[in-house]
Amino acid sequence: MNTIVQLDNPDFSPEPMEIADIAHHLFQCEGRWCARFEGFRLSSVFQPIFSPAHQQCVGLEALVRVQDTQGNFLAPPLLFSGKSRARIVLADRICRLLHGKNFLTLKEKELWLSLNLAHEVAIYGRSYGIFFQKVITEMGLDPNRVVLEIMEHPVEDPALLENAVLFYRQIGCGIAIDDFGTGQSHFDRVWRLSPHIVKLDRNLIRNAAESPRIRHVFCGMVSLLQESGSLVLVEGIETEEEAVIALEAQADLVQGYYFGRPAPPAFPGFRRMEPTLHAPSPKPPVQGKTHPRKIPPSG
Ligand SMILES: [Ca+2]
Repeated sequence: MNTIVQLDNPDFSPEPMEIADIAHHLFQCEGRWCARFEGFRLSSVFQPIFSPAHQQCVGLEALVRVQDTQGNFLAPPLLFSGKSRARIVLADRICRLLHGKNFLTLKEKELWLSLNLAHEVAIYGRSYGIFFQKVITEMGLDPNRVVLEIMEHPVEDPALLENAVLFYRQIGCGIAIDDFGTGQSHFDRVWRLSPHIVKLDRNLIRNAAESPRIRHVFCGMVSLLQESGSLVLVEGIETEEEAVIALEAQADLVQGYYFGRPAPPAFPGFRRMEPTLHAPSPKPPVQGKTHPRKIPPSG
């Protein structure tokens, strides 16, 4: 394992790789797990991801909530901004362990857990991911029920990202490209990475609701991504009109305040998709596409 670290990233300075080194940041509070990091208090919330075809919640995206010593909520990116790579990696590890532990308290057998990866960690996934492999093994998390969300972000060396994605696939996790459609989004990158899920940035559905022309393009974009073999998740749905557009485009998965807000662990209400909306007509399945009720495939 250490050989891979050195070969893959010569600048890599060894980090504490044992879970115990990260776990001491965590503590239990009112039946759930929280963490301390650089004076911040971190906690998990989970936002439901629904399959319109099944009218059910199929997964949960874990998000971190950051509070200062006075209890004020701060923007989560503060956790990572201006930090050295070593601190970013540490913060990312704490978050993933925190979310994993909180997810396990739900004792869910069906839902998959979607985790956001810090960009630094995503790029050097092969170096840093080994820790995560240990985490899922030690926690007894099934890697096939874990989806890693990687930001659609310019990268200097696309080969590094491809390598990282390959590594996470090899350990059995699903891959999602996050925020697709922002900045310099490239379809060719999606073709190369061949993610299980493509999450469309919230601005796309917002713009589609404002213009019939963009609405048409939006539906075409969903189809194109589906034809490449990925499931398409429309995120940031906040209004009924946006929900109708997502269903009209026959998105495989939907997420947003309209269907369910992020909430702390323990949420019986996440089961059914409310309000009930149906896609206008079924689209024939794309060959090789996975049933969205099930966990995205690995490999
Ligand atoms: Ca995300």
